[in-house]
Amino acid sequence: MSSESVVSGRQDGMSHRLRGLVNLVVGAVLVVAVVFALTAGVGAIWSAVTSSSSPGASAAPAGGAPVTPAAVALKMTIDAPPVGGVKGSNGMVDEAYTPGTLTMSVGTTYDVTILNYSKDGHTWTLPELNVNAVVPVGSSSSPSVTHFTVTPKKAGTYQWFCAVPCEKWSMATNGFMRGYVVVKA
Ligand SMILES: [Cu+2]
Repeated sequence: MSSESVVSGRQDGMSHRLRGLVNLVVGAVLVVAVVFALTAGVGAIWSAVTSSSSPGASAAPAGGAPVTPAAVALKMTIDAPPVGGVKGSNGMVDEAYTPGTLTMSVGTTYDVTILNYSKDGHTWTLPELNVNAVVPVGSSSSPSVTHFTVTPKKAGTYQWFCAVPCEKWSMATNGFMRGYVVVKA
């Protein structure tokens, strides 16, 4: 065994120890980095959870997506058979929306359907609730179908009316081509 090989052997030994030390340091740094990344990730998830359950989103159930309440369905007919209208105090069967009065609640969304069995076009117009539904001509065997949604914001009693000239008497009489929406708080 030459002195050279002893020296190189000693150097190898030292570099082995050095490499071991470097590996140890690198390993420790990696462990710290992974732990840091995990806590940062958990922190981000936690902050997302806490921000979504802030007072503004109080309707959200714990751990779930916010639930949008389903719209309440309301239906009106115009001149539905077999009568084809509503008998009025004028002694005639007159053109009419049925029912003539709708009751709603503030903050609730209503999905309103109008079935028109009359041979006339109409509207269901209520400016205070931003509604001007145009109702096409229908027939006694095949009604036209009109949809609108409305979400009342303020309690009160509001007058709706038909803005299309149809029957003069009906247009002037509540419960026929005009009526009310009663919005409860
Ligand atoms: Cu009308």
